[in-house]
Amino acid sequence: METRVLVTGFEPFGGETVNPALEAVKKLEGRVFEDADGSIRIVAAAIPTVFGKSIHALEKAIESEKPDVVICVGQAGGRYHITPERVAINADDARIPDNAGNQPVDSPVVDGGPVAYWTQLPIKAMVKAIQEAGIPASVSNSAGTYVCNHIFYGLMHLLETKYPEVRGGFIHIPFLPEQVVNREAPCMSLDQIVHGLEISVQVAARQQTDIRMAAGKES
Ligand code: PCA
Repeated sequence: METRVLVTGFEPFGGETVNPALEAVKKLEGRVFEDADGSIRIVAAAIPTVFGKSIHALEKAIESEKPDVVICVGQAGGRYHITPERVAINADDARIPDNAGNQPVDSPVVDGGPVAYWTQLPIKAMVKAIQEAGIPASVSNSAGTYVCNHIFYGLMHLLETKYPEVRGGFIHIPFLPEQVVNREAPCMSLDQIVHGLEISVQVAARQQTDIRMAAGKES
């Protein structure tokens, strides 16, 4: 049996010329992993870094690709680790305009929607498996309030209301080395990011429930 995993990446934003998420998902497109339970196929989609439009693009990709699992990926400049996100909140609050010039402040992602949605991915099992491959990873407890949290919340709302048989969640990744050559900020090679995401896809495709592992933070 084939498990289909839709992996999405955002277009560059905020003055950057690349987005590591888009670069990584381009490399993941079409990858197939064979294991004892069958095969896992990755399908990829590029998503505009635009409030509203990003959720529509995601829904179109879900409609056409018919995935079993959806993992949206975005850049979190300043982070050191690959960070699967725990929770999406119903709040848009943009520090900078998106790629279409929108800058919502304190508006809901979905009017009347629940305050938050938990991820449906086994994020601790993912973090453990990525770490075991020698790649820095940790759980994040906030996806922010920009377009990444927006699509994460939009995804979880879609799955809750329209696609209950599909599971999904979100992963933030660091800058690429080429983005930080002239500023002091953490980065990760594209190879490591891609490998970390390959591991995430396989764990997410095969594990419905998470492991018990302390991975919290004080702040
Ligand atoms: N990162 C932004 C939006 C697009 C992306 O890759 C964020 O973290 O909200």
